[in-house]
Amino acid sequence: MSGRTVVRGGLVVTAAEETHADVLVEDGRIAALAASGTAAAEAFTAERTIDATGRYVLPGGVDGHTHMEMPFGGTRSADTFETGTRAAAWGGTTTVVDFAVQSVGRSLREGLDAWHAKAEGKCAIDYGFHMIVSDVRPGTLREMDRLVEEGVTSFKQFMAYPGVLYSDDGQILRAMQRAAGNGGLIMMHAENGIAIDVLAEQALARGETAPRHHGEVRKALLEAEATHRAIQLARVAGAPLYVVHVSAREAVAELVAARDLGLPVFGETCPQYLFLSTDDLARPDFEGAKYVCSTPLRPREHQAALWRGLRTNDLQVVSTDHCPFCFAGQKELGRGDFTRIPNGLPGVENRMDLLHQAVVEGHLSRRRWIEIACATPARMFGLYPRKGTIAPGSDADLVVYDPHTTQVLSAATHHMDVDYSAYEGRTVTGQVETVLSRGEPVVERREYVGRAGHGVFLPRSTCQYLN
Ligand code: DUC
Ligand code: ZN
Ligand code: ZN
Repeated sequence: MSGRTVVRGGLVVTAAEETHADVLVEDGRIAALAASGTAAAEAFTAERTIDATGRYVLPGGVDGHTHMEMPFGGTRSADTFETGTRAAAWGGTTTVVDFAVQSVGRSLREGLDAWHAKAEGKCAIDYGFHMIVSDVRPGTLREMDRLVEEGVTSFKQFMAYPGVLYSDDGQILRAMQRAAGNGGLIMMHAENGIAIDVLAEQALARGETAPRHHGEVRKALLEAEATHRAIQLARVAGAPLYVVHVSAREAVAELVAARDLGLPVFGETCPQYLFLSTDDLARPDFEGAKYVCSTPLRPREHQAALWRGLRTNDLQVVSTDHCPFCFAGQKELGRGDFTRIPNGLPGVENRMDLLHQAVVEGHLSRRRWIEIACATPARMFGLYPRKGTIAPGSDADLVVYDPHTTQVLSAATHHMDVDYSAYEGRTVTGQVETVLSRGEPVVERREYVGRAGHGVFLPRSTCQYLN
């Protein structure tokens, strides 16, 4: 496990700076950096040398929003922790934070234990857990304190999915008050699910059953309304708030207004909202089902507000909401009734590449790419500076990235355990070449050399973004 590796000659890109530097790795951590070609760099000695000339050397990606083996709509997401974390590594992500689920009537502990059992010994890369709180009772609130102490420091609540994962405003307020006291971060799925269910029932009664109607009933205004309400509840509770998978420009406007007031309100978006649209949801022959997720894809015009929010720091993080369901046998459950299509898209393998493509196309700077994909999610979820940067003492989670190679995204070549790619046929510039997790090679010159069980559970500290 020990041993030294030196990564020579690459452009080291962090959220803070870009420097041509050699990186010395020892015992799984970054031991030192020195400008390439200097005597200090030449003095680095190691058993293994990785030549990164002409490449970027990046901190491993931190994907703060995945759903491996998640039960949903009578089925479960297709990637296991083994296949999903392997695919993440192929795509340059070395940490995932997945969502453990509290079932209604059960304790948080039971949900968390179940997720530990799914992940332990299976992961190729390190992982943490958020806790989905779907049944707020007095005992639940006390359990939140204990989870924070154990390093599960963030809690997702749903204003959508009545009868399943939904919390009402009183339950949300109570959980927020608790989080304000114990340092936890409330992550909100902000859509008015009560109103959406009325519109869905009315659509089905009119015979509107196709996948595109999923997007039409989950209106942008109902995302914005819930975002506004969540912000006001967090304000009343005196708690910070992190809004997940923001897709509507009207919701971005609510975040901008809150942040202009100086409130500790943060927003995440996902590649699917930046690169895909209702045009995909409207694909014929039920193919639109591949693009059913919640919040839904929006008309293309919304994308400009998301890119702008990422540039102005009104949105801080890009995660994937990776929640893959195969088209055959899973998405097909909703033929003839869009409400039965399992919600979710695959993407854990594609995030770093798609965001690099955004750099190529001029939407983001290189450093901002690393900030929104590595450093800020690590800070937001209490993992920094162990994860998310390249600095002495940090875990040696490193990606050697070739910024010039082009690749075509496809289900034929991806490693996610799902039978389609949401980005089938799309050409992007840039590709992961080599990945280290705590100094151990996981991908080496585009060959998988990792192993299930290398990845360990990461107890996290509380949100560091305000520090
Ligand atoms: N949205 C999805 O698309 N899938 C899983 C859960 C969620 O909120
Ligand atoms: Zn959600
Ligand atoms: Zn999600």
